[in-house]
Amino acid sequence: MLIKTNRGISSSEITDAKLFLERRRLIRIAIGSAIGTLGAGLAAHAAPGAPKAFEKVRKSDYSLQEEPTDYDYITQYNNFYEFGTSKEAPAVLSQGLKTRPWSVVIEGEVEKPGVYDLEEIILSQVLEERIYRLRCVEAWSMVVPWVGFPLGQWLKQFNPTSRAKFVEFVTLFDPDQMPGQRRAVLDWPYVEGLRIDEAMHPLTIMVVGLYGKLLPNQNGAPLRLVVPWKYGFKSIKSIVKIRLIEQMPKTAWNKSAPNEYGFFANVNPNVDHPRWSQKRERVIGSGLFTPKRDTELFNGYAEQVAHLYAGMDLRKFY
Ligand SMILES: Nc1nc2c(c(=O)[nH]1)N[C@H]1C(S)=C(S)[C@@H](COP(=O)(O)O)O[C@H]1N2
Ligand SMILES: [Mo]
Repeated sequence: MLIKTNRGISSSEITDAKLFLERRRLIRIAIGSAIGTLGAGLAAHAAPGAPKAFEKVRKSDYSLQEEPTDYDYITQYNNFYEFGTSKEAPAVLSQGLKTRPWSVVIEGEVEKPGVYDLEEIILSQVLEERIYRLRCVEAWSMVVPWVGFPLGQWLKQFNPTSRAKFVEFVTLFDPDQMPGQRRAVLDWPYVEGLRIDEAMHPLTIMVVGLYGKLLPNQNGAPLRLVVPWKYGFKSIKSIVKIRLIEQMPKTAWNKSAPNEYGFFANVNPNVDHPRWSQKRERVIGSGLFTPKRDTELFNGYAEQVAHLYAGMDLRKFY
C-alpha cells in the first residue's frame, strides 16, 4: 500500500532507500575485507599499464551546469547485468574484469575495418569532460561527469560507406569473467544500436572515464557508449565490437521485451513504460527523502536532437 506523507514520499520508497543505504554499508565492509585479503595484487590487477587519471581533459560546452552526483552513488548504484541484476552487485563482482590490454573490432560497412588497440584509440582522441544526466528507464536519474570523446568524429576515421545506416555495439562475452552471463537473463552478449545520424550526433560520446579518473569496471570499463537523450540501457558497456550495417540491429532489451523496450528509447515523459509512468524521476544520491523531478523530453536535449525524429510518431517508435 502506498501511504503518502506530507513530503509526498511513499512509505515503500523510504524503506527502499533505507535498505539501499544499509546494503551499501555491508557491501563496503565486504569490499574492504576482500581487498584486505588479496592485498595490493587486486588493485594492481584491475588495470595494469592504464592511467589512473587522465592528464588532459578539456571542459565541454555540452556539459550541464549542474552539480554531479556523488562518486559513491555513481560507482555503487549500477545496472550491469553481466555482473548481476541488483544495483549493488556490479561494484563488487566486476572488480576481476581484466580491462587491459583491450581491443575493439570495427567491421561492416567501413573502408578501414580492423582490430584497434584501446590505448591507441585513447591517445588519438581529445578527451573531454561531459556532464550529462543519466536517465534510467526505471525512472531514476543521476548527473555524471563522464570523460570521453565524440563517437562520430572517431567513426569517420574508418570511412563509413553509403550503406552504413545503423551502428551495432557488442559487449564482451566471457562468462568466466562476467558471472551474470552464466544465467540466461538476457540473450548474451548485450547488443545495442543507433541509427547512423544518432551515432554521428555531437552529443553521442564514447566514455573512458568519470570524475577525471579511469572508468571503474562497474560503469562499463574500459569503453562504453553514452547517448544522453536516450534511456540508460542504450549506453552499452565494455564494448568489444562495433559494426556499421545496413539493417536495424536486434538489440538485447528489444529482443527480451519488445513491448517495453523499443529501438529508439528516447527519454519521453509523455510515453509511459507499460508498467510505470515516465513523467517523473527519482534523483539518486540526494538524501534519504529522495525528491523527484519532472522528466524532460529527450532528457532536456529537445533543441539539439528533436529534428532527428521529425515526422516520426514517438508513441509508435518508442
Ligand atoms: N553491457 C551492458 N551495458 C549496460 C547495461 C547492462 O546491463 N549491460 N545496463 C544499462 C542500463 S539499464 C543503464 S541505466 C546504464 C547504467 O550505467 P551506470 O551503471 O554507469 O550508471 O548502463 C547500461 N549499459
Ligand atoms: Mo537503465
